[in-house]
Amino acid sequence: MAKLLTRRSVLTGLGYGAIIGGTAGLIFSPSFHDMVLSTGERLAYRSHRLIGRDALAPEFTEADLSPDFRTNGNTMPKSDDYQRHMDTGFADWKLKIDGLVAAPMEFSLAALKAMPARTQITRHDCVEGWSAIGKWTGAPLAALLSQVALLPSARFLVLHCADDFGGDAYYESIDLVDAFHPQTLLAYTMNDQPLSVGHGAPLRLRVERQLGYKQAKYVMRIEATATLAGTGLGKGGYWEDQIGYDWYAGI
Ligand SMILES: Nc1nc2c(c(=O)[nH]1)N[C@H]1C(S)=C(S)[C@@H](COP(=O)(O)O)O[C@H]1N2
Ligand SMILES: [Mo]
Repeated sequence: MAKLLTRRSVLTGLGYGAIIGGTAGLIFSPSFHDMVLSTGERLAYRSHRLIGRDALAPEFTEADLSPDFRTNGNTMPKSDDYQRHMDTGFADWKLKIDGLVAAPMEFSLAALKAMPARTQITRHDCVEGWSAIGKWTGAPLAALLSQVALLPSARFLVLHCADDFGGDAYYESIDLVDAFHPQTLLAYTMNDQPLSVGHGAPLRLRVERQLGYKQAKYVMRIEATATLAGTGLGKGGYWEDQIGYDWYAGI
């Protein structure tokens, strides 16, 4: 955590310089990000965006893979619907993409696996203070978005998950810069094995420039929205709403 904060303050420093350079206003519309992000979070967000919309998170080699990549948060969704999918090997499971799209679609696991895939070895950093390096293969989210055709009013993607902590189902959200980032995947394998239930079967998000809680597991539905106000308590994610974690969890 201390390390992350230090890194973040370095980035924040960079952000200041670059903002004075004057490009920030072109990249961000003031409304959402100024209203909802805290000052430090906003600067981290801007720094990342200024470093490059497509700047890549570090990638590692097979030799770097963590021998033990622990699970965290929910490790087994309790709903009857999920249990049934688990029992049938997710054979008739489908990912739904809807909301502000021209062509709402459903994707079976087979359809996702038939799309061009990307594999990456990256480090997962949990805000609780542990990290692990894992290998992920999945469909780049950008490819799915080009099929459903986002409407011009779409600005966020909300990921709705199958699990809950006794209340609302887990949810997370990202903006369109992260949605179209080349390392943003809907992953169905981890370390060359089908994604386990503990790690989010059948499909989880990898959004590699952000912390662990953004890496939504058990993704069932992706909803394109114009705002985050209508989701949960309005902060864009389960932990953001419950305990005030930053919506933009840049690392
Ligand atoms: N649906 C869902 N996604 C989730 C969580 C969760 O509880 N439910 N926990 C988050 C947190 S805090 C972390 S660190 C990672 C853990 O992923 P892992 O279990 O594969 O290690 O998933 C994230 N995504
Ligand atoms: Mo986490």
